[in-house]
Amino acid sequence: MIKACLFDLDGVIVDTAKYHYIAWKELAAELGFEFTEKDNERLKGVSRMASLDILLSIGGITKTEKEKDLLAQRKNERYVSLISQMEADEILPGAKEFLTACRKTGIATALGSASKNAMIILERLKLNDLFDVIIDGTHTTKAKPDPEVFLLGAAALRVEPEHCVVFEDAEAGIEAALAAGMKCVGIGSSEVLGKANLVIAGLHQMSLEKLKDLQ
Ligand code: B16
Ligand code: MG
Repeated sequence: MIKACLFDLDGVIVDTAKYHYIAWKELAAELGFEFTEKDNERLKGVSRMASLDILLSIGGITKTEKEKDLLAQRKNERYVSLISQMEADEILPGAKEFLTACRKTGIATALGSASKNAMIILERLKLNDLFDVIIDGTHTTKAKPDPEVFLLGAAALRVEPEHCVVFEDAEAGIEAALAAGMKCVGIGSSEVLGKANLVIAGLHQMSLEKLKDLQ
């Protein structure tokens, strides 16, 4: 029996990848190389510092840890200025409706995001109240595909992992959910997310009936 749904943020509830892309692209330009949209795909679900390492490797650039901290800080300041302007119509189709439907039927909800900026986004879009528990990058020590973020969410909800379903758009997130012993719904294409129990294009294609079928 499914008792809880755990949601990734970027790519599931909102599309913030485009803002990460703008900020990373500008940083790469400052460092003297081009960062493409395809490159940005590699950063989805990946933590900030790991993303910077990937970006620097694309540019063939080596930096000290101290320099990397400063670069990540600069990128983040730009990213935060962008997400601070987000509007409610940027909530992905069906997200609010499905979260609301879960809560109406007594299914607990949690956020499980790698982002340290998740609260800024949830507050800006007034989504906080739709989550019983919020676990983000400020609570975790291990990045997806480690299951930590989802196990913390389930523990805070007091629901056993086998009764949880995770909604994820990144392969690392699917692996994290399965490693946690949870069911997983992939948001995106089944070519990339084939390991998930079900793959849909977005939460507008999800329903309580489909949730029951996952048991
Ligand atoms: P921040 P998610 C992830 O969010 C993003 O997909 C990923 O691109 C980003 O690098 C990561 O958060 C860290 O974000 O720099 O804001 O802490 O998909 O786990 O909700
Ligand atoms: Mg994501």
